[in-house]
Amino acid sequence: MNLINLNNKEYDVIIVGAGFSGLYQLICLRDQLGMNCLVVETGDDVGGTWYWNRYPGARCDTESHAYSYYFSDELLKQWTWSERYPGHAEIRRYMNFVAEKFDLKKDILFNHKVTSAQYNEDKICWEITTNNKINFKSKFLITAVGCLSNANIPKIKGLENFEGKYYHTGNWPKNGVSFVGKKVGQIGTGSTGIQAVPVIAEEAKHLTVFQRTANYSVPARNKPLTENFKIHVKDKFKYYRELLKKTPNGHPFEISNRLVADVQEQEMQEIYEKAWEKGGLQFRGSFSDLVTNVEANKTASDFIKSKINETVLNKKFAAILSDIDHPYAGKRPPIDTNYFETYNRDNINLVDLRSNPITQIDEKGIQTEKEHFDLDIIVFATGYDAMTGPLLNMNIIGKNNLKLLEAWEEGPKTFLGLQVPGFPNMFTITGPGSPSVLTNMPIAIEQHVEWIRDCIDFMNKKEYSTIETDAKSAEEWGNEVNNVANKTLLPTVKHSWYLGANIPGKPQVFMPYAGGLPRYRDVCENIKNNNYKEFSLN
Ligand code: NA7
Repeated sequence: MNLINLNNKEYDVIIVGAGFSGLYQLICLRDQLGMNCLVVETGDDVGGTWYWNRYPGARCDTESHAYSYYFSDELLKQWTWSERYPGHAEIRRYMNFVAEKFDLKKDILFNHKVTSAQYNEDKICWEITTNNKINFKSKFLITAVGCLSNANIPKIKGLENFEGKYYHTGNWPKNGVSFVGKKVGQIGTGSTGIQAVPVIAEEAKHLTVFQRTANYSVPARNKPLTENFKIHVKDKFKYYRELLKKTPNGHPFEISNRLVADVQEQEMQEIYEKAWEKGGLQFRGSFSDLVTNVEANKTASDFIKSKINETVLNKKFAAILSDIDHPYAGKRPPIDTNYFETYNRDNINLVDLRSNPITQIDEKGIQTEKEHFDLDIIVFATGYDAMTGPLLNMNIIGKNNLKLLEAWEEGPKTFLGLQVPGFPNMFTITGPGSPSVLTNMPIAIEQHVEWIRDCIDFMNKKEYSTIETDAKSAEEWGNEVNNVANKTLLPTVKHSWYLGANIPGKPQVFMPYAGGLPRYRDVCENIKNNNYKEFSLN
């Protein structure tokens, strides 16, 4: 139920989205700066990405004690996670706990999607319209829409004729989907698909996985947290807060200083074995040069490929799964629970789309070049129009009627991933050009939200009405984003959503900032300490 008075049309700040970013931005601006704020949210509850991602096996790949807000000591002491990696339902419970604790829902307008936002230069305000034709005005517009919230269902001929049901993992029905007795087809083997396969296979009569690009995965080794560990993280939250600020990706583990070349073959194998047994994203922290040096990377890639071949007993499946064409961690590296083991079940099939592509979907299922697959349900684990999609979808129009779609025709242009030239008083939390998806998101979010709070506080105190970046700053920042990315192997992976390459026609620009959170934080802090001189303030 909405508690918002829809007759009150003017706000200091409108925040779009009630996920991790939107909730904390509301706390900062409403409770710390005393501003009049409204959050507009499409869903009927808080959660953001996790409101929509309810697919089987949906679980965060950051360890729970790090996938938390760190701004409040009290909150850190009050909340207790139950498992090593938080599942989607528990994350929604956490976000509801936060919303309750800070009394946030009274300022969130649920079930309203922002369909346009236009800057009015004369009145110095943003004019915002929702799908329910409600209009609002605000001095500041802050997008808290997430990086992976624009679900991508590929255009496959004939989908509309399919007589069964189909779902995208990022838009999963609230009441779940029963696979009992069903023949299921799943397209996509990214982080999401790899989580979903074992859970669907366990319930369904039969599962066919359609794989376009083979993928690495390392065991997550998820487990219930021990009482000792729960006490430990509460006792040591100050240590973890510092650690999360210090590590390049905002994760609670350090990247080793050693190079692959520093150790002998046997020691290297032992290091990988140990990391494999420990499980999780820290596998990529085994050596410092895994994401920068092709030769070093090959040792990790080969290790994982050999694990796949050891685990998967069906030799045909093992060959398809281990035929991986990119360096490990060049794409977002998945972690899993029994993914490769699931291919040893007798109710699963694997189709290699590179040698046998989908030609169409018909009434009864999926037709490939060589075969037809009868299906009752199709699961699209096919990813997102990442980073720019959620922003471009909002019809944002800046000064001189400049549409964001036009401004970003050749790819996103931002200063720090926080502001876009031509769009005054608009801030984009975890926008393209910021560390965002290369990090543990809540840590990147807190840094952005606090920077925006401090910037607005500065403007209020100095009585500035507008803040805006310019094309030169955006160009220079774009060069910096490219330069740091080019020192890694990430831009070499041609099919990556980091580059926008998963969406046909999308300009291919490396979008996240790969220079690490500490370095990025320093850049932002220097600008703040320099009274935001890099921006135009009026
Ligand atoms: P991803 O990582 O973008 O994975 C999408 C998967 O879907 C991937 O295997 C794609 O193959 C596949 N895909 C996409 N389009 C098609 C078509 N048209 N045909 C066949 N297969 C296709 O999305 P996820 O949801 O798994 O993960 C997104 C992030 O969420 C993840 O990184 C975490 O940060 C959380 P491709 O590799 O493009 O050949």
